[in-house]
Formats: sequence, C-alpha cells, structure tokens
Amino acid sequence: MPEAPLRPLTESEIHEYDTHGVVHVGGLFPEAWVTRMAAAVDCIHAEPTPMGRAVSDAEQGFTNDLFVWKSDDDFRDWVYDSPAAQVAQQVLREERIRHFYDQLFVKPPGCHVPTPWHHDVTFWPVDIESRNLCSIWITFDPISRATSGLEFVRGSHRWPERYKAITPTFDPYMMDSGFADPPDIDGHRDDYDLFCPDMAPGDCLIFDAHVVHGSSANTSTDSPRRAFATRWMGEGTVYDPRHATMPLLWSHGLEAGDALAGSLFPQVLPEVIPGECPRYEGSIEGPDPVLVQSFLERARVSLPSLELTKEKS
Ligand SMILES: O=C(O)CCC(=O)C(=O)O
Repeated sequence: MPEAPLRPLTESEIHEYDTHGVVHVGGLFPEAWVTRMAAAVDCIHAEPTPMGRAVSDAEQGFTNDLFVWKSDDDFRDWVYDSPAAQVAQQVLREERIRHFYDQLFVKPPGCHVPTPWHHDVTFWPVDIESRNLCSIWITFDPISRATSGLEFVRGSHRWPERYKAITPTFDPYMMDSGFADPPDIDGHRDDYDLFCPDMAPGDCLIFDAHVVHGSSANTSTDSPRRAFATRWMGEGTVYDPRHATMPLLWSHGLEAGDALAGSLFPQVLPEVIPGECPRYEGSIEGPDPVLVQSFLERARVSLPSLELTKEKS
C-alpha cells in the first residue's frame, strides 16, 4: 500500500486543479522521499537509459528520460510506495488508479533547452479526449521562471483545439501528426492567464493532460533545475496508437480500443493486481529489443545532428 501524503489536498486545491487545469502544492511529500528521488534523478542524469539518451541533448546537459521505473528500484518504489498514487487518487476523484509512466527533466545551469508550449495528451497513444489523466511534477531545486520553472496557460485544458506534440529536441516524427501548431503564446503573453509559480524543493505541480504548458531555458549560471513527473490515470483510459505519439518499447499486448492495463500500466490503488506487477515483486523487465532497435533507428534518422543515439562505452 503506498504511503499517505503528509496531508490530503484541500477542497480548494482540487477546485483549482479543476478550474485552471493545474495546481501548485507544497507539503505533500516527506523529506526522505524528496532526498531519495533527487539522488535517483542525479544517477539517471549521469547515466540515462537508451531511450533517455535518444530524447536528451547531451551537449546542452539536458536529460529527458522515460519509463525509468521499469529498470530502476528508486523510481519503481516511487510508483508503488510513495504518496504520489494517493495524490492522484484524490485529484482525479477515482478509486482505481493506474500508473501511466514516469519522466524526468534535468536542466543544469546554463542549459539552453526550452520546453516548447504543448499539451501532453497529443503526445500519448491514448484517446485524446481522455479526461482522467494527470501528472504530478515535482522539483528538487528552488525554481523560478528564469531557472526554467514550468509555466501554464490556466484554463487551456478546456480549449477545444488539439496541438501537435513538440518535444524539446523538436523531434520531426512527433510533430508529424497533422494537429495544429500551438498559438504564439510568448508573442501575446498579456492575452493569456499565465501561471509560473516560484517553487521550493519538494513542491509539486499537479496538472491535467490537456493543459498547455512549457518552460524556458535555465538561464542561471548556478542553479540546477531537476524535476520528475509521474503520470497517473483513472479507470478506462483507452489505448489509441496514433502515428506521431510516444513509442512504447515494452511489450504490452494491447490493441487499439483496449483500456490501458497490464504490467506496463499497473494498477497501484486500491491495490496491486497479482500477475500484473512483476516490478513490484522485484524483477527487472527490459524493453523489447526489436522495438528499441526500431526506435533508435528512427531517432538516428530524425535527429542525426544531435548524435543522441551513440551507444555508451
Ligand atoms: O519540465 C519540463 O520542462 C517539461 C515538463 C512537461 O512538459 C511535463 O511534465 O509534461
């Protein structure tokens, strides 16, 4: 059973999430979890997974990595034992909570890699009208807008438009979806209800999969910016393997139209489901080598200039 947060979310925090698509919350995660995960993020930054290397920008020191919980015990424990699942349960107002995936974003001082404006739902191989998906994004460093604090267009989770998925490395594959370009938010900042709170280590942002957000480069010369997101879903989120969505490199056996489930998307609350949780029981589940190979081949073709996919010696 995952740990409880230090306090439940208040009704007003949940209302803020519902109204704005995002809420900034402090005081949920015990210090021990924050310290442990900060160290775990440092380890992955030093040695990203093969998928992480292909979506990061090593030259800029930018590390992006995903599905780390499948191979790393700290990240696995965050899924099964940390208070995050109960926080998701509260904000989504659902009893059954599944973990979707994890992702870390590290921008050291002087890392000139902005995260372009986007909403997450078009990145993902899920029904883009799914309403029961949230992210919990936690920072391990004090951050402000100048050090790449995450910024949101409040209320944009209710916009009808769907925008193309633009990654920090501008992966052409992900942008090839036919969805619209996001609006020029930076050119018309006064026209939007923008929200970019200063945050302390251990604070989190909880946000809806449809809310438009992004972050600037880390312009400081001495403040690191280490952040880690886990994505959570309620019951019945539907698998839709559209072109130009985040590849799933683990075998999952899902067909289009199935509800996300199984050992890649395990239920965590109200309890784990026997047979669905080999990682909970301690075994490492590697990605499918054929899927990894084709993903790396595509990355080599799409982003050759970044030389992202060289094997580590
Ligand atoms: O940390 C960042 O710059 C990007 C985070 C993000 O877009 C997300 O977690 O969905």
